[in-house]
This record gives sequence, structure tokens and C-alpha cells, in this order.
Amino acid sequence: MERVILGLGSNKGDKKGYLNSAFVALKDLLQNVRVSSIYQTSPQDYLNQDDFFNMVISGCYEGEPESLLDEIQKIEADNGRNRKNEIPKGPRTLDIDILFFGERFINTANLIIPHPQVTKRAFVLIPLLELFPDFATKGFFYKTLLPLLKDQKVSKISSL
Ligand code: PH2
Ligand code: MG
Ligand code: MG
Repeated sequence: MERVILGLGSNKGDKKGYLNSAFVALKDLLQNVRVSSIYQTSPQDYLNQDDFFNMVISGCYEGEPESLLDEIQKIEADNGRNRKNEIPKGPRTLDIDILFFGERFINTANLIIPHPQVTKRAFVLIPLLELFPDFATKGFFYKTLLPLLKDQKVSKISSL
């Protein structure tokens, strides 16, 4: 069993409903599930789209990263996600990204872990640090990045 940390986002349709539905599905996949608050965040990368609701969920997973990726892509599809018909980095009903998988560092065609955007995105970092204030990999403390990301709007709105 390894602790995995997932970043969730939605900016299309019933955003909170999609996050809640993902949480319900993830409870069947993971043990000792912990959830951050939900944050309203300004869109990054592709700017001309609605604000996102973002959160982080962690839990223990019995299986390999590739099988977790399959499972979360199924949950995305069950929640209205259609990868073929979407703008890259654009509007989506539900996005679930694997941020960390235990202590592993992975770089394959399908999977890069830790997720390469964690260090650049306040919408991932702030909910991550809510759950794990002293989160670190290889002695690097993620909280040291927060001051660099102050211009990205991230406001706590509620819990699930
Ligand atoms: N996801 C993206 C692109 N931009 N911006 C915010 N605020 N939150 C996201 O989850 C997000 C984004 C592509 O996955
Ligand atoms: Mg994704
Ligand atoms: Mg994403």
C-alpha cells in the first residue's frame, strides 16, 4: 500500500457535484481517504475559460500507478469527461491528476510523477499544503514555493 495524492478540478457544469461524485468513487479505490477544502481558482495556462473548483484527495492504494491511472480515467469518463472533444487545458467537467505516488519518481509515455505542474500551480499547492503542511520530497519543502505564486487567485469556498 502506498499513499497517493490526487489533484481534482472542474470548471464545467455542476462543479461541486462532479468533485463530490469523484470523492464517492475514490472512496471505493483508496483507504484512509483525506480531502482538502474546495477552492475557487482562476484558470491557468488557457485563460479564456470559467474559474475552476479545485481540491486535493489522498489515500492509500494497493496497486500500480498504471492501474490507478486507468481507474481515475474511468471516473473522469463516468462524470462527463470526453477527451476527444476538448481543448487542451480547456474546460472540463472533471480532471483527476496523480500528483504523487508514494515516494516514486516515474517518467513514462503515460505518466510523469511527481506531476510536473505541482511546483507552478497555487491551485494544487494550497490544497496540498492544507492536508500536509510540511510536505516534502527529497528534502525539498513545497511550502517554500508559496510566496512565488501569490498572483494566482485561490479562495477557499467550502468543504464537500
Ligand atoms: N486545469 C487545467 C488548466 N488550468 N486552472 C485552474 N485554476 N485549475 C485547474 O485545475 C486547471 C487550470 C488543465 O488540467
Ligand atoms: Mg489531467
Ligand atoms: Mg490537470
